[in-house]
Amino acid sequence: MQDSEKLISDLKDAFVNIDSAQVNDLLKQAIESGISPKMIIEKAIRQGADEVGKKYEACEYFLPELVMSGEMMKEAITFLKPKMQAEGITSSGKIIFGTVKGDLHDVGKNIVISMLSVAGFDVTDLGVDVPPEKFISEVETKTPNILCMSSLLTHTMPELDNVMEILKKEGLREKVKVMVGGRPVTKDYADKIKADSYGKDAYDAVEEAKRLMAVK
Ligand code: B12
Repeated sequence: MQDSEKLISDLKDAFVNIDSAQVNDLLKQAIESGISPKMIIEKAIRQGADEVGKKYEACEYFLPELVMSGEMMKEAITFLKPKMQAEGITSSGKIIFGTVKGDLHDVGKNIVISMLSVAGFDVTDLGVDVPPEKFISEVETKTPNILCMSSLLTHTMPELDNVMEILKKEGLREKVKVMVGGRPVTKDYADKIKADSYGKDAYDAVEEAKRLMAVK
């Protein structure tokens, strides 16, 4: 196995084993050896989170492990954030971003926000458990170009649709582009609720946001 592949694989295992000292050590080594934050996020953090999720489903891990893995991922993102290179900034726009009502997951949202920010977007983070009325009032008063919503739970996904319906009812739907994402969210679901865009990860989100800004 190549050195960098081994480092990434060890880092993923350290996440899965909830070994935060090992995670910190390997994160530093990975950056020093030139592995990109993108690779670290997708191959170690996201895949590590998937394995933690599987262990939780299999009752090998319980809520404390989920909480600890969430905290470790947040710390890793804080460390990686300044290392994400600003891309050639050609597009910018105003974005309002939040995790939908009933949902407390924010690691993925925070990664997407970091990437959008380094790509030149002006992002307002509404946090987690955001009630639909809050999304609506922010669209009304801040007039963002794009509204981004995240959902990590199957049972909070209908909140995405709920916000779309209220936007329509309030006559705001034509005034803002809507992008949705999160682990259970699919392109099919985004199409079904008539969102303008879906992103599977942070890099997709940046590409999609640029595309939406180009659409009149
Ligand atoms: C850490 C974690 C937690 C932590 C969250 C901490 C935090 N601050 O976020 C805590 C402990 C709070 C938690 C709680 C719960 N969790 Co949880 N959790 C996870 C876990 C292990 C990791 C999530 C994560 O951070 N992933 C890493 C990030 C990088 O990935 P991501 O979130 O998918 O984000 C990426 C993309 O989806 C995308 N993206 C995300 N949002 C958006 C938005 C837009 C607009 C775009 C374009 C893209 C995009 O880009 C991101 C970056 O690449 C997942 C398992 C998993 N594989 O996801 C379970 C999981 C999501 N949780 C689950 C469950 C069941 C729960 C609880 C109900 C458990 C309980 N019994 O209480 C509670 C619910 C609490 C609530 N009301 O929200 C289930 C959900 C099952 C389902 N389909 O509904 C999962 C899948 C675990 C499992 N396999 O069972 N959890």
